[in-house]
Amino acid sequence: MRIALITGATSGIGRATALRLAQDDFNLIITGRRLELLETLKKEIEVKYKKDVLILNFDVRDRKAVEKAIKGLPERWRKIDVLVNNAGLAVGLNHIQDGLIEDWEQMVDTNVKGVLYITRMVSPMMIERGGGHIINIGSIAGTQVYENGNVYCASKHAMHALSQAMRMDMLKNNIKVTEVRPGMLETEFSLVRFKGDAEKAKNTYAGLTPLFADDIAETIYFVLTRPAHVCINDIEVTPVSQANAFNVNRNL
Ligand code: NDP
Ligand code: 8X3
Repeated sequence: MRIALITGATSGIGRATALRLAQDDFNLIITGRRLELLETLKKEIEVKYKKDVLILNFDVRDRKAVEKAIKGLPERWRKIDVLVNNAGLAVGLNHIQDGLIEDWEQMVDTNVKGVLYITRMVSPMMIERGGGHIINIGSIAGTQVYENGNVYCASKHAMHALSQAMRMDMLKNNIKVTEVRPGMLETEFSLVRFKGDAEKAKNTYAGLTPLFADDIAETIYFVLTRPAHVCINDIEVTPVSQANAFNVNRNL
């Protein structure tokens, strides 16, 4: 049985991935800030799939909390085979001259620094055991920039750079690094980006069928089940109605 640690497992891609991997040979370490949602997911996995689940309840922006959680892992949970760096968010959608500093800090601290804090703690444990697989959830915003997306796009460009860097730096350590870059995907993402405005969030997907969290969970499962000598480095996934960050076909 392998062990996967998934950050941001309380909703969206992280939650769907935990459920998908639990159907296979994985025990799971699930993390996030909303403890009650982690507890609900743990129960669901234990009852439906009979897999072991460990909850780590922390904010990825809090370096000391990240270090404490990973250092404090019970011995049997230290053998992490897979790390899914998924926790992340967009907050606000403004021209840069109108941007809110606190939104920028939240995005950079979560999407960039949070990924670094976790990876810095988990990757040496993988190296010590002779290998592992890191899956970074990037975005089409990691290779393209759209108006008003400035800091979110910058944070996902950082994820794109870090994914390539991780692959080079740990090349000799048998660590696979995969960057998964989704396009439009309906989760809590837009609700968070629009700070709770459900109508604006819904309108993001008006006139098209977006991706759903299960689509990316299935992609992650595919990436994880390739033979030992194969690494899928990069994978970009959009709905059929979306060619890139700019061209979207809506039936309105
Ligand atoms: P959701 O909002 O549904 O999920 C985001 C997850 O991240 C939640 O579990 C949330 O948990 C966690 N999270 C956010 N901030 C923190 C934090 N400071 N500390 C710990 N956990 C945190 O969105 P998605 O599932 O869509 O997003 C997952 C990833 O996918 C993100 O990195 C996002 O950028 C990326 N992505 C999303 C796309 C989309 O259109 N939906 C497209 C491309 C990429 P909690 O609030 O409980 O802490
Ligand atoms: C989320 C996709 O297009 O809103 O990363 O940036 S997009």
